[in-house]
Amino acid sequence: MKKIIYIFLTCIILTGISCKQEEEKEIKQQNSEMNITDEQQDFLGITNIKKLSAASKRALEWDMALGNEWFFEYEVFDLKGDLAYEEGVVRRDPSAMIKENGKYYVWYTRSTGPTDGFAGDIEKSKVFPWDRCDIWYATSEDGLTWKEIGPAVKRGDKGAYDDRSVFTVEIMKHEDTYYLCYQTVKSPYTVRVKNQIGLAWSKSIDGPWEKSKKPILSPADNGIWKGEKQNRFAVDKKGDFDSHKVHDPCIIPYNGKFYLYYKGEQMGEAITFGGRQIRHGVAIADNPKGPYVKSEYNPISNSGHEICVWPYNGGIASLITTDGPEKNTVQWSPDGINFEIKGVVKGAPHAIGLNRTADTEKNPTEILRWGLTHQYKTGDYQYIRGFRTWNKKHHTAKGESKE
Ligand code: AAL
Repeated sequence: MKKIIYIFLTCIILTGISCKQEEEKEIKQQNSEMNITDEQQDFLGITNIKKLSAASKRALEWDMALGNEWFFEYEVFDLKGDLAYEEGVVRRDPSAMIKENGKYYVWYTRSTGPTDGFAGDIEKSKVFPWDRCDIWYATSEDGLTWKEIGPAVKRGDKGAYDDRSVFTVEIMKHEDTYYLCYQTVKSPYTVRVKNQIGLAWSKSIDGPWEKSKKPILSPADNGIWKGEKQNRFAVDKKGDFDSHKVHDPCIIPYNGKFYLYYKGEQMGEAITFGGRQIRHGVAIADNPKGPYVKSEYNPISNSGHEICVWPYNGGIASLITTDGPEKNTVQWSPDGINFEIKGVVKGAPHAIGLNRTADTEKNPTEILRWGLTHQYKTGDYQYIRGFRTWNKKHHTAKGESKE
């Protein structure tokens, strides 16, 4: 009997030893696959490279050459003139600024009056601050004091795809033509209404603008609503990331083509560990007027909200804000499609109108040094403000030397 117990215990001990050896072998294998250098271990302050926590494993995947040039802090400030806050008027979602005739130009969403929401008669009410809007524009000599010029693109006639609202506009100048791309909604503005993207063009910055006869981009049509009730969360199938709405369009000429970046909203939108399920996509065309073909790699982000993209170092950079696990990150892709995180910020201005006159190559975030943003005064009224950012180089105590 004693002998049997002895054999049994020996087996357990031997199995334990071989398990431990296996485990150590596996750790060594993992570490050599990760190729951890002494420098990496020192920079990341890892106690024991044979005992890597999940966090240390993630840190080891970071690019060690990464500096602070993608990291910034920011502040917002009031504008003067016609873009200063005005009671009863909504001005929001500014486009990028371009400079012509010695002046900055900006286009934006404009409406008047309070928001009623969806509870009443939607044929009469204003369901969102961006409902019943037209696209207006303003100019400024210094980017601070603005003069509102008037409407650039108005809602379409009854029955047109843009008869309810035109909003959230971006500007692109290519060769001798200006292009405005923007969101469109056709009446009635129900919670399940699909949002599309329209385009208008003009040889003159002051218009008149000619509108595309049809939207240039529409939501994916592979989602299925559940039941007839106006409930955007009830679905039999959610469909692609952009099955409900295509939003926040911005066209960038890139690699001889036109990259239309946009935000997708999905039917049956859920709240996940990063917040709302909002992701970005891209559609590519040979000509500014399209046809725009959605990339098969969509979605190209797993987070974000308003599109804020700019060319940098042969690729495209993107500021991701508001929603998703990667919100408040600055990302860059070498090909306009495959984005990696380059900087993580504490927060950033929303709905940015970039300064397209900036020297984008001077610094990865040079284009963010100053620009336009919008802010909620109340749920009913938003206004356009300025922002500025700076790279942060040191974290020092009062009186502490930076050297
Ligand atoms: C913004 C944008 C789009 C939405 C609404 C107005 O932040 O994402 O423009 O439709 O909110």
